[in-house]
Amino acid sequence: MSDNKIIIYGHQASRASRPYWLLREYGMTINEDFVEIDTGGPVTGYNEVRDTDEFLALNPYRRIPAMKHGDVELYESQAICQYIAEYLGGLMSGQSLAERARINMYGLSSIANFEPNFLPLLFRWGTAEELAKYQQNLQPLLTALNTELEGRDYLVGDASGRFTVADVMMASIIGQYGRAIKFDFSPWSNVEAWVKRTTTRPAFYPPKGMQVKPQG
Ligand SMILES: N[C@@H](CCC(=O)N[C@@H](CS)C(=O)NCC(=O)O)C(=O)O
Repeated sequence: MSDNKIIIYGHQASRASRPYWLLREYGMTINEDFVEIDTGGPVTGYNEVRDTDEFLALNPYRRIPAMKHGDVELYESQAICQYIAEYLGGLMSGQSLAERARINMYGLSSIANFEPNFLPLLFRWGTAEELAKYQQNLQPLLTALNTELEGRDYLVGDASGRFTVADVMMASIIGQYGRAIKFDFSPWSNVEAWVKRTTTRPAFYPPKGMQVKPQG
């Protein structure tokens, strides 16, 4: 295995799907250009990989995804996505300090604003009242995002924007989870169009026939 390969710990059915989507957008191929280490378990379970010294040195919090690329070791899915975009460059990365800062802003916003409301809806964590509250919490957030997307195709970039890692990070939560729960985006037409635009990209889904969930 070449030292230059990006190694991602985490399976495709976890939050590791975020960096995997981005790597596919760059045309990178699993095992040839990057490596997936199976950390086991359906969706949130784990196997013995997470108990190894190697993994715990990468992420003492024991969560996936984690990444190793040469001397660079990271955890937190959105930080990994931003590293990959910076490393591979091109138009999916920030072209200026201002763009890089906005990309970082969307990475944080996806985790701070949207994930805490979409994730419990996806896994149906909570009572009917609690689930209704998450739905309610999303209303002003989606209204805000709808405003941000007015006249834009993508989140970052001049004029109508261009597809960047910011879209991958945000759509991995709003789009991926929203689609999984058949969330009705129709009251927010800009968001609805953006979700469709981003999550119908060929790289969004793992290649046909690929085992997405690990065994066991
Ligand atoms: N904010 C972190 C969350 C990481 C996280 O909680 N990952 C889950 C899997 S998607 C995990 O490792 N859960 C504990 C477990 O599976 O034992 C990120 O985005 O990377």
